Amino acid sequence: MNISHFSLLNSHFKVMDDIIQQLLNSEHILIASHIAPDGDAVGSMIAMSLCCRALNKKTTLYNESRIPAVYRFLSGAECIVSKLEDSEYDTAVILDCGDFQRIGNWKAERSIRESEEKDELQTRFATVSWVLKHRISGFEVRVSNIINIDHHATNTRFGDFHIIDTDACATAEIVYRLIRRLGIPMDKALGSAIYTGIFTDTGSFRFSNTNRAAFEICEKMVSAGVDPYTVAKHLYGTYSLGRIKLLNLALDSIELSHNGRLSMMTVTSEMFDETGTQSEDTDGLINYARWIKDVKVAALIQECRNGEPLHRKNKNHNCPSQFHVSLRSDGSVDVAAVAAAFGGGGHHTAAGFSIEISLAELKAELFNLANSG
Ligand SMILES: [Mn+2]
Repeated sequence: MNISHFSLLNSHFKVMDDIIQQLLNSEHILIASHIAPDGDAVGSMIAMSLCCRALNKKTTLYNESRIPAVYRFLSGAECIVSKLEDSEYDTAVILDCGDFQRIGNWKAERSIRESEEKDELQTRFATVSWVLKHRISGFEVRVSNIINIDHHATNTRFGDFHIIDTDACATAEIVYRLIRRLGIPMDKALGSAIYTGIFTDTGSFRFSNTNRAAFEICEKMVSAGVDPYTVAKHLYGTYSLGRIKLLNLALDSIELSHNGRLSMMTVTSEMFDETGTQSEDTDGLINYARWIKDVKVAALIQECRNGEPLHRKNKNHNCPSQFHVSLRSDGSVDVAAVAAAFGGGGHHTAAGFSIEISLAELKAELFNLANSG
């Protein structure tokens, strides 16, 4: 190990120890992750809450979206709430979110509060904290500190403490390191949450982010009692008939750009209606578009409104609607940069953005990009 590696490692541990100190100093901890949560979001949240509970902390788990059915086997998933009323926390741990907006309809503001008491110089103590305001319900959540733990390259470094490790295969990998540094014993519940985060974010150890740590950590989780078959069965073997029918419609929607480098899959609100599915059922669909030979980038266009299918009266595809676009690349194209150009973000090989536009225009823009680059 050379000096620069050593100092990098040292600063990593310093940040981790600062975060540990912050957690230890807190009584009530809010744990949140992004809307339309994936296995890493849910797994990291649950692992983090079990970690905080092992430290005798009170935790509140929040996700604005419904937790997809496939993740509800994780013990602790039932504790995740989708509404927060006026409340106060010492710390908020935000997991797997490249920017603050990913947690949903919240806006964060700095607030300065003066204490009632004065010191010897007759000045009041001022404490700086965060006020998180929900744009729709108007509820206000006060948080003294925000801890931002993530592995997205586009992370905006919001909050007071950050561990942004783009080499981590999943946010669950970073949460695992935190738990190990705290010396908290691993058990089946904690292990299942971490295993699920790593297993799903690496596409079952197939994606380019699959690293040594993925196998090392998952081996430890299996030793702690996690049964890989049980986890896989829950994640991939409990699909509804509607989901399989949606897969059929989505496969049928695939279009290729002229040069064959971009494949595009579209899921409209009519398809959700027809199959009785919702946005969580599109999870993993994009891989089919990416697995086509010679395709460099795959795009999944999904019509939505607040993470739920939109019931659009006007079925005309020239009429603007709200879409979420997921992008996956084979590594030769930086899709995080593409997504950023549309106001989104993500990783080099997996990114996304939301946009209000007509479906016809959106497709034309994406095809233009593919045929020009
Ligand atoms: Mn992740």
